Amino acid sequence: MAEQVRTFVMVKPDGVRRGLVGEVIGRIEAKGYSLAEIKLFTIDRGLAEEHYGEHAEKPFFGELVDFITSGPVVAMVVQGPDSVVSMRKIMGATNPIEAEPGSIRGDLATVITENIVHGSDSEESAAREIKLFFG
Ligand code: 3AN
Repeated sequence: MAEQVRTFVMVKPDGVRRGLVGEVIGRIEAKGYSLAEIKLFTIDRGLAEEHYGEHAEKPFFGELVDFITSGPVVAMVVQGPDSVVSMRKIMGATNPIEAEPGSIRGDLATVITENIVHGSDSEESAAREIKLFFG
């Protein structure tokens, strides 16, 4: 069996508000990945600041933290072969205008500040984020 790689995926508050949780999970499962963990909860500011630590100096950091704490998210651990790289493709480019049609952001989002999903960008980030969200 191919190596089972774990990645961290989150439906952000805009995706939950718009009722897209099922749509996002459906695409992940249709691809052939499985969910190892899942929970719906509202992120507090401390966790948000730690999760987005790499963006602390960016001008949009305050807005990013306000947004990600603005309502419940669905946090998940997704597992399967090459799931880190593959989930980035399923999500599409960070800016929905550049995201290919067929991807989650390409099909369902219009602006970078509300791009529906987050997915780890490397296996190192995945390990860090899984620990942060699931201990
Ligand atoms: P990704 O979520 O694709 O890994 P990151 O980690 O570069 O993208 O950015 C984290 C989040 O920060 C993005 N999902 C987006 O919501 C927000 N973001 C990134 N760049 C900008 C920007 N130039 N202006 C506003 N928000 C941004």
